[in-house]
Amino acid sequence: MRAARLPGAVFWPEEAQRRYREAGLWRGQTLAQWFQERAQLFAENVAVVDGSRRVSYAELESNVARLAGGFLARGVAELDRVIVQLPNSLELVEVLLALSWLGAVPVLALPAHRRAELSAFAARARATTLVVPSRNAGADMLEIAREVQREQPSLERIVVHEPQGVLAAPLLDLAVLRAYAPVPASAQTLASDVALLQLSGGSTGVPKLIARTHDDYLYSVRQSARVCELSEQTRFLAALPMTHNFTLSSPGILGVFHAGGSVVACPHPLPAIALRLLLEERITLAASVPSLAQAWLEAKPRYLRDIALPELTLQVGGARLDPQVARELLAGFGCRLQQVFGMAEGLVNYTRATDSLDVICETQGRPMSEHDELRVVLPENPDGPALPAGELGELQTRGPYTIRGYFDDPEADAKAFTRDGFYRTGDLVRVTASGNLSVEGRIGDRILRGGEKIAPQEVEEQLLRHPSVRDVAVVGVADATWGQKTHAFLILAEGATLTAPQARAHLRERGLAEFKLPDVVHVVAELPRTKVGKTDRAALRARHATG
Ligand code: J2J
Repeated sequence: MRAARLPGAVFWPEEAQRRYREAGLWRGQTLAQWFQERAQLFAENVAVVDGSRRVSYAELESNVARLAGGFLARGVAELDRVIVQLPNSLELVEVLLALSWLGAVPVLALPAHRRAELSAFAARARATTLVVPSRNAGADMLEIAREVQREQPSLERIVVHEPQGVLAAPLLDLAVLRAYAPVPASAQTLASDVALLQLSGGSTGVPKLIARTHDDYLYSVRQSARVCELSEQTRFLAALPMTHNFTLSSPGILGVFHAGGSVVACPHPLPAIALRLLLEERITLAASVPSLAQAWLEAKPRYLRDIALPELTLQVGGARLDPQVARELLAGFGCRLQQVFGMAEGLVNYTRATDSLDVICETQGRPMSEHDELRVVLPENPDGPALPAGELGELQTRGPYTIRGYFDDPEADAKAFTRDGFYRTGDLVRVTASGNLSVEGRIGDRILRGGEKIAPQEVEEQLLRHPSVRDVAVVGVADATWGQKTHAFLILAEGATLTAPQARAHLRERGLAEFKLPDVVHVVAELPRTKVGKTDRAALRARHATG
């Protein structure tokens, strides 16, 4: 079904919408209404901590109403698409809420995006506005924003955070917009409207846009807050980019606001910054990807010595967490652990606080909602029957907060959705005996070597068992004779060495079949990461293919 109010958005069929409303999952509330309600309930609580700034819910609401006044005065209107790219900060939270206040639609870019991505988002979303910092990690974002605007005539204005000097139209200073008179929240916005445009997490090509409605996103936020047992005492460290779906909604910033807790903005996930905040701000919840959690663990002795963090629940998601690393994290931090397997398209799975240690360390949890429909099918036959429990196949899902199609992208929809509306996740999973999911790779990552299929994850897991190996990625690289050859990229522990024959001998010892041993072993200083910090296998494959 196509949405009338924002062409390009694909919605649920009427029948499903009715079902979700009748079941009380979709409550007819907009993000602005929800935020006002939360701000009233928790007026005196601290909503956001950013450096020395501590802002209460009441103050945050008044800041948001004023910034919304600024956006409105400068021509930002309901349902306008606004690309937001700011570092983690109070300002970012305010911008997202102020746009929602007006019923405008934030397009949630990541700090690492540059001209190519921003331009593609602007084109696809027909965005009118771009919000950027003046500089980011050495890049002149203002110059990049100007280039994007030259390419995309739909962009009418650029809002700049912390500009170097005085700006002239169409450039606007965010600080100036924050000083306008407050305006009331939009009364026209419907809960069934698009609330925001998320980005798909794929590491090939420019991300696709994902339209999430007020109804569906808020359901996922409320449900996440419940499953993760958030409360007014929750103190959440936002170290991954705040605009990423994990940090924003699983349960993330919005989940914390739902419960009346505090969000601590971490400007950079560097251990020197994040570990200090974990301790000083007495953080109870922190979201991370596996490589980040490991970096924190390695740096812990330097910053936190042997201090345990028993109040902390460390969430790890976004990519598969090795079970042994999971146990090391538990022991090293003296904290609790939660695995989160989610996707910006919708479905989120969590391990629960009451689960056994084995479930928490070895599985990626189970759906957060009993209304999530899941099935595992043969990837070759996406419209075929579900496989028996325990068998490995592609995960497909449908439900009250999982999209039925990408934003304005019928070509992608044809590949990513089944005829009956299930989203094809591309993830290879099995359902374990405990009823949890084990994510064992992605369809596109399977190596096809001379007629044999190899799961890179299996080889990676065994290589990680070698004491010299700190991190690893195994990928299939195109080869004229074999179709693909297996390349292993290893990061070694400090001062350690490991030759290709030694790596292969280790895998043989671990009982791996000969055809699974890597053909080529590269020792590297670091692995390429996606913009949220997952290992970027596509980049490894491409890098090698081009020499
Ligand atoms: C293995 N693979 C995982 C996990 C995601 C919460 C948490 C994460 C995301 C996210 C998110 C994984 N183990 N624990 O949006 O709300 C891989 C899968 C999945 C893809 C989605 C959230 N958790 N993945 O990572 O849209 O391959 O969302 O399909 O960026 O990441 O990526 P993305």
